[in-house]
Amino acid sequence: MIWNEYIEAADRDRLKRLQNERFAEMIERIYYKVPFYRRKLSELGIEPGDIKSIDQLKDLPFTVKDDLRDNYPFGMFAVPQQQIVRLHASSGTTGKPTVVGYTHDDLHMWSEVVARSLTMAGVSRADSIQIAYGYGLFTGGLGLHYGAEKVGASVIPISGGNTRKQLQLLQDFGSTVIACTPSYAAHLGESLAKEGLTKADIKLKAGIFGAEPWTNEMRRQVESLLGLKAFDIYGLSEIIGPGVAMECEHQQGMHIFEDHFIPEIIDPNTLEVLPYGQVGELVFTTITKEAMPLLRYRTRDLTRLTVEKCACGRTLVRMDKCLGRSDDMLIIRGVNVFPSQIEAVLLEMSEASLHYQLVVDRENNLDSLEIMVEIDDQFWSDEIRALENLRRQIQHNIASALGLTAKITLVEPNTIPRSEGKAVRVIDKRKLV
Ligand code: DLL
Repeated sequence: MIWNEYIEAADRDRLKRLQNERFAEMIERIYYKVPFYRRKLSELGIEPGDIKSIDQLKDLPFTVKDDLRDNYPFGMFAVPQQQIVRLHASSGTTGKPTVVGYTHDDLHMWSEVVARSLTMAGVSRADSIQIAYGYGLFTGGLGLHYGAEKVGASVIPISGGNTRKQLQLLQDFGSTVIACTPSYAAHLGESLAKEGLTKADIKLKAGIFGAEPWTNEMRRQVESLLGLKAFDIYGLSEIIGPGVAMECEHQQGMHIFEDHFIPEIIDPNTLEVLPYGQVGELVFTTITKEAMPLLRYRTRDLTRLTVEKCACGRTLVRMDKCLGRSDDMLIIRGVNVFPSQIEAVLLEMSEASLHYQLVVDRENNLDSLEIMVEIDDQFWSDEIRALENLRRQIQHNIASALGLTAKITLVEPNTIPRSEGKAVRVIDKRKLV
């Protein structure tokens, strides 16, 4: 089923005409309403009437997270406070949070894109959806909430954490869909087994997992633990929250809702736009958002786009699963490594549990990488030789996949802290000094 066939399966020329119209209006709004953009556009000698097509995007300035911080809290808003009906914020790792505001129409649009996303995963009014993303300033909980209500599913707003209760409601309410981070889904799956339950005791059929990078290896394991089909949902608070892009049943990338968000892929060093198919940094321009429109916002997420029509009938551009964020990329003795590449190697091995952590440090001016691998209950052994063999095997697999020698430390089951939201996969001690 397609929620909004007119848009999602639109003829691309028609879609482009709509985008051009909306984009021209958006430029006019930010020029007159947001001093930051007026200044940036004036510097380039651009006036609203000059912009008629999204083909002109490549000549326009970028927006970065620091611009939002510099204009903290409301300096990027394009409407007076009276029109703001919701605020969210993302905490990030350093400094002030990034604040985002929504008008009534923004919230309406957000529910629409989340409703489209849920429909892609086969969610309908016949379903009960347990929303285990955090409610609050984080956009995950409330974002999924209103989209699910729009679809007409029965919403269970349990929020994040409280694993026992999650398992209880999965059984008692017979939830058919769960929405949470993939790392928390892994934790739920393991906890289910610990309680002596199996997937036959619950009724889940679909998982709406996002807010952090995860691999297809993780997908397979979570699917088998929870007995569901796992779907990838992508979004970021600056652009709207969850529902910027979503996987359909064919799972060949996530469809981007281009009638609201225009994607580009750039080379993060030269800032040049890259053609479809090439990996680079994802950049978004919001063309309908009222409260906080953003021009060419640099997400730092690395992926690639494809425009081929999907077997589901949707014509919307698709983005690949995120490889990671450019600021999560570890450069270890000259080798570029993403945590997701390490995850893929580890989860190929049945001995590794779904939990791992990377510790990066600097010794004698050389970067060092330690991979803490939590061993699955079944494989944990008191025999030193067995563990040593396993340790060597992991080291070998990492070295042959990534060309990198890492220190491997095996840790006992249940020792790596579990997260209820986004997992902390990397501890970079180089930043702590
Ligand atoms: O994480 C919004 C969200 C909530 C998306 C629930 C999906 C589900 P932020 O906290 O602003 O917003 O974080 C945005 O999270 O730039 C990516 O780096 C990462 N991210 C989000 N979804 C995915 C995904 C929410 N599916 C940042 N795969 C983004 C990989 C993701 N990374």
